[in-house]
Amino acid sequence: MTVSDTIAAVSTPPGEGAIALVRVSGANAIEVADKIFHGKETPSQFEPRVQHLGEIFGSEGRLIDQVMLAVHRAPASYTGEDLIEISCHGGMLVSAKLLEACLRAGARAARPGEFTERAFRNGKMDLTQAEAVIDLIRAKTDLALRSATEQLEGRLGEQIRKIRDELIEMLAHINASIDFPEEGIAPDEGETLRARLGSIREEITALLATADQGRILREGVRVVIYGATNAGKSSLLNRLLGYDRVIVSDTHGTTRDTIEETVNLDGLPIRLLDTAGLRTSASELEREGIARTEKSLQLADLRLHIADGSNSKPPHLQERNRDSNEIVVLNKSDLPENSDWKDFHALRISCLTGEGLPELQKEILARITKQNLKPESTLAINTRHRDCLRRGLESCDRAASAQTQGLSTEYAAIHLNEALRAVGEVIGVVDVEQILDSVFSQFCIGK
Ligand SMILES: Nc1nc2c(ncn2[C@@H]2O[C@H](COP(=O)(O)OP(=O)(O)OP(=O)(O)O)[C@@H](O)[C@H]2O)c(=O)[nH]1
Ligand SMILES: [Mg+2]
Repeated sequence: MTVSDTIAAVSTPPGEGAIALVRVSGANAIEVADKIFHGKETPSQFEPRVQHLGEIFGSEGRLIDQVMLAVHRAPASYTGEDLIEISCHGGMLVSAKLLEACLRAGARAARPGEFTERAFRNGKMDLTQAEAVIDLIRAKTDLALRSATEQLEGRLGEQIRKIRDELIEMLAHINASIDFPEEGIAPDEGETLRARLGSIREEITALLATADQGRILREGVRVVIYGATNAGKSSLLNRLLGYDRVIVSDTHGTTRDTIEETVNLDGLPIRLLDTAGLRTSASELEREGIARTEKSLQLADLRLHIADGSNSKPPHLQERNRDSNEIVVLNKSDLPENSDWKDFHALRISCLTGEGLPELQKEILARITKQNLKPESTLAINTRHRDCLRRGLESCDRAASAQTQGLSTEYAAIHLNEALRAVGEVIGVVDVEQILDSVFSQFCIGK
């Protein structure tokens, strides 16, 4: 494949809607439009970015649809190439036939994310901005959306470029001192070099510290509801969701599988997991469910241990100290409390009446904040960025230790070069081929 071949895709989701959008991008995009569009003027004569009404005809000269077509000329388009946007009526068949017409006229079906990939390759955006497009599409809360739009505006890219520039400057200085020792350029050694490297390491460390928050913004905080059978775990999930998502019954062992739903708590996406109740069970099916409960507990950011306050206290259940990532909750506070729970420190709720639920939500938020999981800033890196920056930091550390060991500046230069590559990968400026696929394959076709 060459970048300039012409691609086409339906950019709107499948299904019925008022309109659907088909995009065509590449060197022959306008030619494709000229072949299929019939209107007062041909698309090659269109003024850019102005929509024109016309008709598209299919293979046997049959009318497919009446459409609006706009031409965007390179480089002033999303992809940086000639780009055609055709809005047709939003039916599955209409858009499919329109796409077919584009393919017959010389375009090729686009891979997922290929339009954005071209935008990146043509310098319309850096890699963090391309990734922000996915984050934007997937954002489930206001905070996540704000984070994505800021990344799309290039805030993260800016910080990365600043770190790169500092590394480049240091390297230039060191290389000059290696190449032209006789010119008398003072090698940037000793204290100055250490100080500059120190500040670069601090900047990378600060960005790395946002990784957890980035995960929370993109994926949500994992909150696992667990406890003995019949305690009211599924009832709690339904309550927090606001609708009856899970089957609730007084049969022990109703929930056999882990069930996940996302709720928005104060702008934070919370991934709530309802789990199979814990008990020694004879049924193999239920044991599998309990194994899943245990697995999800290992991945939890926060655990809600639910017990039935109207029942006797299970012997293993302990009051947890306030710092732990577990909240103990006594459910069924509408019923008389069993004397076992006297003086037991725990939140009391009733899923039946809703009593105590606001307090529980408050406590969940407080624990998340305490664990530093609540995003303070909307600048938050993703796992790919974290991987690159970790490697960058390690290389900086090696450069620093080469310095302290009094090795010649060549050693520091080697490590700084590695750091430069690793940091550059975040925005996609060096050796990016291998990472592009993994980034763009997450996109939908037509984006
Ligand atoms: N009185 C009262 N009953 C409740 C309350 N919460 C749940 N229940 C009842 O307790 C029973 C068990 O509720 P579930 O939500 O299915 O319990 P669970 O913990 O998911 O149970 P398993 O899935 O079997 O592990 C049902 O009959 C609910 O109606 C409550 O706050 N008060
Ligand atoms: Mg249940």
